[in-house]
Amino acid sequence: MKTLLIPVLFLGTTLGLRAEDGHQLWLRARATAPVTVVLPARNSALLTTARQELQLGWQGAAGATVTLSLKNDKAIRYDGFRLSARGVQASTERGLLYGVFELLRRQQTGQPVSAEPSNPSYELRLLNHWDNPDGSVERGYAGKSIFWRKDSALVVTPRDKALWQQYARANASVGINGAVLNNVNASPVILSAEYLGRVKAIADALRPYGVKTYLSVKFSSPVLLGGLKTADPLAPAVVKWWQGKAREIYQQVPDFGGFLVKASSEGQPGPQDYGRTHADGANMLADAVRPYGGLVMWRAFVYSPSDKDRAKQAYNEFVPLDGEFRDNVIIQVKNGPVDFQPREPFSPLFGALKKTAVMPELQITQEYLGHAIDLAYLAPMWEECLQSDTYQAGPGSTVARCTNGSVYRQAHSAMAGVSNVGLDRNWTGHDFAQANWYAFGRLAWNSVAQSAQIAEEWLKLTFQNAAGGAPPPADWNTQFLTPVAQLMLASREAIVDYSMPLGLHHIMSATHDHYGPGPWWAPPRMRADWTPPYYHQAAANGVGFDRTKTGSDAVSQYQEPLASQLNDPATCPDQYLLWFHHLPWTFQMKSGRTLWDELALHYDRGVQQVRQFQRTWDQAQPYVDAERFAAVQNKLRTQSGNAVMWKDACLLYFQQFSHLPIPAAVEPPMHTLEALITYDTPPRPPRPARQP
Ligand code: BDP
Repeated sequence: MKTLLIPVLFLGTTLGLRAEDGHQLWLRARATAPVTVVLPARNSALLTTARQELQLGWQGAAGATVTLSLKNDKAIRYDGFRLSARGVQASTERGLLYGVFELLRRQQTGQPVSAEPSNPSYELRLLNHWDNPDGSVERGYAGKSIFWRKDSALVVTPRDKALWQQYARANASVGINGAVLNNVNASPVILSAEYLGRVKAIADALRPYGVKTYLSVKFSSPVLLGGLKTADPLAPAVVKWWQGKAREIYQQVPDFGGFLVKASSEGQPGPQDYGRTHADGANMLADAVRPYGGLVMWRAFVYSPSDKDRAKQAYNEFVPLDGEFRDNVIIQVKNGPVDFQPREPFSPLFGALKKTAVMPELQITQEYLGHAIDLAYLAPMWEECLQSDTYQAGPGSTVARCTNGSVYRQAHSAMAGVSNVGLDRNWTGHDFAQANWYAFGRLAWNSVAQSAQIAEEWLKLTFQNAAGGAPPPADWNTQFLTPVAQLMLASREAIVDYSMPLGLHHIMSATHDHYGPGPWWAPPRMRADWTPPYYHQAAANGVGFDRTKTGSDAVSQYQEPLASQLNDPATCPDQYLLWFHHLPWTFQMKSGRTLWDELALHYDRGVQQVRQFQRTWDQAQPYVDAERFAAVQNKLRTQSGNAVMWKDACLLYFQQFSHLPIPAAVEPPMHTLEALITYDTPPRPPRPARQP
């Protein structure tokens, strides 16, 4: 690789910005100054990468010398590093690479270099790809898989390799050090010899950037792939099969990271099919990879058809097993107790498992937050979860501190994000969805990083016109950076407002793949816990799911004083009110308004916010290249329509129960309920085998 200088194309925008298709993410080619790099004396692909990156991005003094030195230092842990005027110091090669990226980021965003050590909050910072061997991506909105392809799945082309390298580079630039290459709803073929050949090719492309490879495995693989009669984790033949498979994998990929497992959930097979526990299943796999230093990430996303409370199930199944897992098992827990909704309280499993490593799983892909259409900057949502106080080891036991080794001494700490990456030219479908990939890495590195700071950094790297080294226009900060950062920071709350405010959840459309409203959706014989009415419980007497001590008692899974605070509608924060309470439509809110009026005002506020986002973006036009400007503008238009549909659908649907007028301050509906329901009703209702 050599320094890239992209020709400047003038597109007629006022500032003459070059065309950009977003493919370069936050790592856009820049005019660079020459730099001399002094490396530790050893041959290594990672060190070569670090040198190349310095040469590709150096913005410091021309002819400077940068020294990368490997040294043990008590203040540096995992892949941390220390920057200095001379260069970067770390105790691992990865640490040097991360230090290089940090140094360049500081140069490119105009921040001073600080000598404070920078240590990652989590040892492992992983993307989970829900990619299938046929190239489709479950809940993917950015095109097909970058890893797998139908038919020619096993032919590795130079283009594949180049793309995997670019992907790995982007990850390394934000400290992501692992990738699970396939869907948690795993196909057994992933463990076949042919597919392992491709896994090796991918691992070889990711390794020079410090990204380790992991696989999702199907628990019944010994039966489906190995021809055994059982997948019982205690059966000696099964144990042997997995040991053999582990050996085979490590022969191909010596630094293979381990397995991710979705078991006994949503129809996936698991140890419970054989009367065994999650611990029996996880430990058997953990023993198979232990000789090679491998890990097992065992998901706690478990629930079975039930008319009780789905939100309680994971806690009930896992807390009794605390202490029974091997130390190379990590329990992977979604941020909320149900399923990646626009807002959920944190999962009560955080902090409650005290003798078991627990890792948060966040969803970067916007399954419930507008796909790649609506603009949602998710860092505030993740920050909210990570900074929630569980009280499990006294005040200050935040979700982050309970999972990153600060409160409990687990052998490993990790955080996972379900990736939003696909073959689309700009990787993530929406140009602003790149910010979520970026922010995930930054938060996994520093769990107390601030969303606002991350947004500014990302905007500067992604939009500041650095072509030819030209400085940004003098008013760039006030006219672009500040308003667009504000837009980003408000975007997730706007979605909560126009879709599921005040603790409402899971009321989205099933027929449009979770995009848009569907509070009415409940086909006959459908599992109750897959239908919105199960979650909103709207009736003449009110709305909301009663999870209080006299209801499902989910509140008791939280530690005091939180449990009591959530249990009382007077002290339960408004944002979780209908998550924990079923309340009359005329219930008096803290604002003094009725619940109905408050709900209506939230829906309307969400719609008005999106209109404001449109205005902000329109005003940003002079500062953005034409291609990305138009793409985002178009998406905001669609989002605006979606927001109105959500508001109209929910208010008109709930009004059937409340019989109250829509407040005058709220924009009157422009749809009828019948039209919205017809739009959401396909000719034949689907009968999905999994969650619709
Ligand atoms: C739900 C998704 C489904 C996933 C499942 C999971 O709708 O596609 O398979 O989560 O996380 O959010 O396993």
